[in-house]
Amino acid sequence: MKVKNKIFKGVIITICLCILLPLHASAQSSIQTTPEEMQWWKDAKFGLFIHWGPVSLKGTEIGWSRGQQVSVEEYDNLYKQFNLTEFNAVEWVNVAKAAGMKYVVITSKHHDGFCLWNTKTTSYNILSTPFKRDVIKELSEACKQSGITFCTYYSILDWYQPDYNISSRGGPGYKLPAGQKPDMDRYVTYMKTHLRELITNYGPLGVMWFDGEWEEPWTHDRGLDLYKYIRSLQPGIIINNRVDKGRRGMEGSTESDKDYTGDFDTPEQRVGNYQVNRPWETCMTICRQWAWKPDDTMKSLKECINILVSTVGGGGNLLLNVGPMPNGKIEQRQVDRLKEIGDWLEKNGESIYGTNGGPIPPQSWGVTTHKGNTLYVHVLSDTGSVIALPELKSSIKKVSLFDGTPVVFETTNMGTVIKLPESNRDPNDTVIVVELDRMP
Ligand code: H79
Repeated sequence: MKVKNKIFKGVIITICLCILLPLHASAQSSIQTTPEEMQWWKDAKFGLFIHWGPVSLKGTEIGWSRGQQVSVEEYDNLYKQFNLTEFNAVEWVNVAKAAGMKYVVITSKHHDGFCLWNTKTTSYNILSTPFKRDVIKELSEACKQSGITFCTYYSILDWYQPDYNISSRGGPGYKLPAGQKPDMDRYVTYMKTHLRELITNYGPLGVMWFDGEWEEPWTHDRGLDLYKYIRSLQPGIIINNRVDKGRRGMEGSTESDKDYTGDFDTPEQRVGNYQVNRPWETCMTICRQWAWKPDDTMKSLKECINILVSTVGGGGNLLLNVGPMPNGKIEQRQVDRLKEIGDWLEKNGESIYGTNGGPIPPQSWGVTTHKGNTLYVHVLSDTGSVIALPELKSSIKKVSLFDGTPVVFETTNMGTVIKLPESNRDPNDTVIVVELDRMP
């Protein structure tokens, strides 16, 4: 009788496990972003990153000048003079549009803790400045009207909130106000209120772009919990890998030793490695600093196009950053540079938007992208008269430039040699269109 009882119990437990385990697994996976949800972002390729806050009054870096070049006392009072008299959200969105960008990501809150929106949680926000207008609201509305997808950057680490327990918040020697003890759970509640405000008051958002995940109080479990929280507030929202702890430094890819969450990798200030099986996005500054710096060194048009095309050819997106000035304007020379990129995309966008990176990995002469049966060969180097493509599984029907000019080529059993046109070369990127008999 006892033995029978044991067997019976065992069977019951097994049945329960068989029912519950798959349920548990599907609850996890149903929250994960699907390829369909990622598609708009993968097709978009190019977005505008905006780093902005009271620190622009000093012209120092938003990410690491508090308690360094600018004393904590001075830094935390800059907002009282932050008066963006020339700010016009529609103008910013038009700059992004003219550049051929499809989405905008703005620093709703950077490491310094200042909130660019009307939050109920702290008076350290845009409504307490002389400007007294909600930047996030105006920008989100301007984006929606223009068909640009509005997204927000949010720093998990926060130097301003005593509840976030880090040593670096106010530079060397910084001490918490007397009687205050950090409390990470309380800080997470504060953060979740922010994120709910951002999503419900200004959403739906395209991407929630986290940063500042590297300090010790942030853990893998907290990352997973936050990912699920955001996705429950807005199903379909895309979240970068910095929500969790798996990012490999500035290279930005995701470690595989744990079940790290996040929908795309985030190389910073560099073009990511060739990776076509997992989404990624390079974030890079148009000048050197993230926040505005007077007379900062700006990248040339050739550099910008090279970065964009190399990124897309490697399978990634590009999030190119501007830091607007304290009066609310984006520097004219940056606006002009962005327009030049947009003019280039106007002609060559077919080889960028909606494509996939590769299938030929980056070569000494440039990169490739493809869409349907078409392979786009991007010749980035402006020297040399021929290039060699490795052997393709599909055969070539036609090779030409966008304007229809035929391009001479020869296929051998080693691959295909393409003779580059002598005139019609684009020193920034000569795009050669290769029509194939099937998908490359
Ligand atoms: O918002 C911009 C910068 O202000 C911000 N990220 C971009 C998108 C940024 N904050 N700090 N940093 C960049 C540099 C931080 C580098 C390090 Fe680390 C943090 C070095 C060690 C800890 C990141 C995490 C790289 C290695 C681990």
